[in-house]
Amino acid sequence: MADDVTVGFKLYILMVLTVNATAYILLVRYTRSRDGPMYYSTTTVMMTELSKLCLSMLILIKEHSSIRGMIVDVYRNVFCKPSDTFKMCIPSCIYAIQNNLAFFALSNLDAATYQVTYQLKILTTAMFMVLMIGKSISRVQWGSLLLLFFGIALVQLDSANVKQGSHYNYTYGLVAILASCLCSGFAGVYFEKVLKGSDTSLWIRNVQMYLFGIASAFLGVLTKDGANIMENGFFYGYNNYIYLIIGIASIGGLYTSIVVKYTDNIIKGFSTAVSIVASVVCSYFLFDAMFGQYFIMGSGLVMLAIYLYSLPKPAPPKPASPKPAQVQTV
Ligand code: NCC
Repeated sequence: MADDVTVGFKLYILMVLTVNATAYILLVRYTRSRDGPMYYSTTTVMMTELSKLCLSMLILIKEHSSIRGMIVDVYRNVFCKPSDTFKMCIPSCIYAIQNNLAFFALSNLDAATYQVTYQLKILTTAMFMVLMIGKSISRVQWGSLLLLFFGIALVQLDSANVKQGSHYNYTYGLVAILASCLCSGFAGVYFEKVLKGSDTSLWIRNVQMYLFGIASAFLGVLTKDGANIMENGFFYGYNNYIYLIIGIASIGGLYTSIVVKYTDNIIKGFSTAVSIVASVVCSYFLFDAMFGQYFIMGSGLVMLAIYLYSLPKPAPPKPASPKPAQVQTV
């Protein structure tokens, strides 16, 4: 894939990301609140890592036009460069924790509350961009990120039915979301830093990441559900919805990596916000949905945030010029 891509392509991947994430959250919430045998979420996280590894290898086969080409590339850049490969251990472990936390939070909260509070990751991501990449964010831009958070939270509050679903444990759910936001911000920025700091291709980076991802997810399977799995089997409680969750999570993960490659983690936050607003506007025209007052206020805030964030930054203060010599008057 060429490094220069059109604006249309960027919009397309951001749109897919948003639609995909919404479908994912709704499906996880639905399957976690249903009666009947409950699948082990740790196995779903592990199956997703496995599926992303297979998909990345398929993409490498397509890029090299041969299986042999893919094997040589993976051998040279993954197995022959252990220290470089090891860099991906950290984000993959953090993502494994985050992906498990998502199931936990969605078992304790309704989808709308989850989506609204999860927007906090806009702020945690910006914080890690400053701390880890040294990105400079002006006061106005920080203000705009805060507005973006409140704006998109209002939009989602309006477009989702908050009354649906029962709350199992609000406090646990919210603590899990807070931890998720920190994990998402840290791992996203770490991945971006490593990806953009070398010439190693995106798909090799992904293969490195998913190899560790499988290992850390397996650790999660053993520690949390090991005993039950020995009794009931790895795929206990699986049905077509669970396979769909694995498929959607895999596509979401691969698209996330493409978005980070062609834009950055802060733009990802802004763009998902815009496509959420756009999807509500589309549903207004397509399905005769109504715009509530929160939606109107929220999308106004999102637009204002974008405008403020894109304003040119104030020039840094000039170094103080030497004082003119004092004229002695006699
Ligand atoms: O939270 P978020 O993303 O930042 O999580 C990133 C997800 O992408 C996977 N990933 C990341 C980098 C990479 N090279 N490969 C990957 O597979 C990570 O494993 C992690 O799952 C978002 O910005 O809102 C987004 O949210 C997730 C998901 O909705 C939440 O994490 C749920 O808690 C979306 N994932 C899905 O829709 C499946 C993601 O697309 C966008």
